[in-house]
Amino acid sequence: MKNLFLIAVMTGFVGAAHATNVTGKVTFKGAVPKAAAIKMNADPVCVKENAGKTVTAEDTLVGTGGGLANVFVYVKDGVKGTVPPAPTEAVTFDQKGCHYTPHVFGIRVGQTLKIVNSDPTMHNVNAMAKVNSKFNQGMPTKGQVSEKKFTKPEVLVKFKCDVHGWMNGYAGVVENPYYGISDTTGSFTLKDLPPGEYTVEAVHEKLGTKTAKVTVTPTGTAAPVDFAFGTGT
Ligand SMILES: [Cu+2]
Repeated sequence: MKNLFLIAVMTGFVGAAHATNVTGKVTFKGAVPKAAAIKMNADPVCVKENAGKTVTAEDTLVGTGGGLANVFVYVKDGVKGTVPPAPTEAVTFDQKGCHYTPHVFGIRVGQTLKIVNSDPTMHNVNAMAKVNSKFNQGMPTKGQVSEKKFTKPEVLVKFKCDVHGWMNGYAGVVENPYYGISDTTGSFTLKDLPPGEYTVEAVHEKLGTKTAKVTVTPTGTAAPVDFAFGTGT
């Protein structure tokens, strides 16, 4: 048994064990734009849901230390062989407090998108896809659920609510599981990336796209990958 194990190691049969989490940070350089205030007066339900809160636009969310949130980071090129299948679990996209949540998310081609309305008011999800089929799903009642799927990769698909002009969200539809979304510290993780050379793309809804090269060595090491957006880059 011991010899078999050694042969496996030497010939790379345990290669999957050398996959690694690639981490990185997205920062915003330059003067941070002031987030626009959102007035929800048009819908008393939205006003009530957000009572006592200052509601601001989510399009450029910069945390302390300059971390830029809501950047969709994914392996655009370099994936070889078969990848793990799309999860059978759905990705939930909720309409809550008159916001889409999460604001930015990733989903695999063929994975179920579970659209939920948690608000006692009418919303709709207008998916302005360019590669996939567009859809516009009315969600008039609280507790309503609708399921959709995307058939092709597309980064990013924009969603908007035609009732509430401030409501928008974005999906990165991808063919592999190697993606992540930056948090308010700007940090993201691409989990279990196998050895190889890759092009990684970081996409922000407003600030555009940046790319970087990432190498995962055969022993499963990779340097952190960082991206910078903003006027100071
Ligand atoms: Cu709405």
